[in-house]
Parts: sequence; C-alpha cells; structure tokens
Amino acid sequence: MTDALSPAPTLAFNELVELLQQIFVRHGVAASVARCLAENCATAEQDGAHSHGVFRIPGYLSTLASGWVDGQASPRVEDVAAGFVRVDAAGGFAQPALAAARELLVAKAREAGIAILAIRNSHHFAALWPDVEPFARQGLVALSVVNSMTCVVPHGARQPLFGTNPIAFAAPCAGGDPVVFDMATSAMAHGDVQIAAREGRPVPPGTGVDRHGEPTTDPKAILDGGALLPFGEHKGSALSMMVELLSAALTGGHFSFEFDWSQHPGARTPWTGQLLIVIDPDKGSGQSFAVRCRELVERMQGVGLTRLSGDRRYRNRAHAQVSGIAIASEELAQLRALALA
Ligand code: NDP
Ligand code: PYC
Repeated sequence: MTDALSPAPTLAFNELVELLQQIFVRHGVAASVARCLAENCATAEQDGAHSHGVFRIPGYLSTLASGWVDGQASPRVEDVAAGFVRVDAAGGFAQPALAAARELLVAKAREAGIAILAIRNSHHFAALWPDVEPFARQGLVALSVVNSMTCVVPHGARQPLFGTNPIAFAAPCAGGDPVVFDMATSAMAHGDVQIAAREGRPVPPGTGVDRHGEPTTDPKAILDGGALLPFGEHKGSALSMMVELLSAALTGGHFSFEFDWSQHPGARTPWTGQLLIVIDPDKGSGQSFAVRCRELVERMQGVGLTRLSGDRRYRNRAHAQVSGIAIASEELAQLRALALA
C-alpha cells in the first residue's frame, strides 16, 4: 500500500518508456510500434494526463489479445496532392501511422503553407495533444480530430451515436511552451468516467444519462448501459458531428457507430480515423505568429487569467523531469509483471 510514509515509487521517463515497450512487445506488438505506443503512454503519464497514461495498458492488452487490432501492422503512406497525405494504418494504431507520414506532412506544410494528413483504418486509444504539440515546437500550427466509439447522445436525440471525439490544437508561442488545448467534445472523456467509477466518485450533473435516458451523476450508471452527453449542449454536439465528418467521412475511416467489436470480447480501441491539419504560419500575415500568440496570452493574463490550457500538463512535466514519474506501488508491480507475463 502506498501511503504518506511510503511515497509512490518514481521512474525516469526513459525507464517508463522501456518498461511499457517491453509490455507491448511481450503482448505481440512489433518493436517499432511498441516504442511509439510506449512513448505516447509515458508522455501522458508524465504530464499527469492519467486517463490516457498507464491506466490504458490493460485496455491495450485486452484489445491485442482479442485480435481486434493488429500490433504488427505497417502503415501505408500515400502522397496524394500538394497539401494532402493519406495513410492506411492497416488496422493498426494511429500513432505509428502519424509517425510514418510525419516527415512528408511537414515538408508539404512548409512548401504549400498547409497540409492535411488523413489517417484511416486506425485505432486511437490515447490523448490527442501528443499528436499536435511537437508540430508547434517546430514553429507550425496543428489541429487534430479523432472519433472514437458510440457513447455520446447528440444534443436533442434519445440514443447515443457519437464518440467522445476530441479536438486538439497547438500553436507556437514566443518565449515559452506552445499554446495547446485538447478536449473531448463529450462533457467528460470516457476514461475519466471510468476513473470516477473506480474511485467511487460522482461525476458533475450534465455529464451523462443512465440506461433509461435519465440524467445521472453515477459514473457506473453511465458506463452500464447509459451514455455521455456532449459538452455545451448543441454547441459541443455540432463540434462532435464535425469530428465524425473530418475523422471518418474525409479520411475513409469508420464513424464511431460503424464498427462492430462484439465478436472481440476485450476490445477497447475504437477502429476509426484521424485528421491532422498542419499550417506554416510564416505564410500568414508577415508578422511573427509566435510573437502575436505571446501578445494574446499576455493580454489574457492581463485581464486576470491565471491558468492557460496546457499549463497543468507543463507544470506536471517539469516536476516529473526533476523528481521522476510517480506510479503507485501496486500499479508498478502489475506493470512489471505484465512485462514478464
Ligand atoms: P479536460 O476537460 O481535462 O481538459 C480540456 C482542455 O482544457 C485541456 O487542454 C486542459 O488543459 C484545459 N483546461 C482544463 N481545465 C482548465 C481551466 N480551468 N482553465 C483553462 N484550461 C483548462 O480534458 P477532456 O476530459 O476533455 O479530455 C481528456 C483527454 O481525453 C484528452 O487528452 C483527449 O484527447 C482524450 N480523449 C481521447 C479520445 C480518443 O478517442 N483518443 C476520446 C476522448 C478524449 P490541461 O491539459 O493543462 O489540463
Ligand atoms: O477517454 O473517451 C475517451 C477515449 C476514447 C478512446 C480513447 N479515449
């Protein structure tokens, strides 16, 4: 048991990556894919994005065991137009598909001013900000959307149809970290509902409904036949619809309601699509975009803003880089066992 007298053990970022990579390889994932997933998962854990850190490992592994996702898939990159790259993830994970297309995407964005990456036939089970933040560190503006699995009732409807469908945005900001936001278009991410259920905490009113369509603050009732609601009523619902269209209709991926994983007990990773739009801001107004971004941030702070989106993660990251990534003893023991299982 971890308590005040025995603080949680800590791992350096690279130690956690190595451990997670071993787990993925041990469960049938190709070494390069395992590295990609391990870095993604450790990055989330380091930043305190707990709903998409090591919490996700059992879901990844049950999905792999079910045969629903191909951990050995090789993404196929197609150069389709001056500003358009397509990738068929071949039933594998979205992150290696992005990695395979990244260099071409950046080259096109710098040449044409804007480039789109359409990933299809892919599984995305992670936070979205790790997909966009690195572009902003290269001076580019990036936007990404990904759809997930039916669990959100469109505003005004009676049954779930949409996924939790996040939108992530990253922009360079002079003299500091990129400005990043990453938000589900549901009132709460499905992962956070699972964590609330595990910890026996209610969720805020307006998060979801039970199996009878009645509002509830019980996360178990949402997960057990109930559903989530979009954030901001019709506004979040419209954004969620947009995410379905851009992630699935535009890429050739599945809508959140289109895949059937019922024959794969244990499957958890949505089989959908993902879109990235990358812009070279140097092709814009002629003024430095990053400097203008800093001006905006300072004006926001000037009117009283004390917490920008991304700040919490950057603070956690800075702390973890000095003190290590804390993982509860029992969880760490389970991870170590999985690396040997
Ligand atoms: P949150 O509601 O926790 O946060 C959304 C954004 O708002 C973040 O950028 C966050 O910054 C920022 N923020 C939070 N609180 C404040 C505040 N008080 N003031 C200013 N900014 C604030 O995230 P969600 O629950 O919507 O999503 C959680 C994760 O789930 C995301 O990473 C998302 O990508 C992932 N997800 C993945 C899906 C998939 O299919 N792969 C599906 C759905 C969700 P900060 O990061 O600094 O806290
Ligand atoms: O937290 O909603 C979520 C989610 C869905 C797929 C991956 N994460």
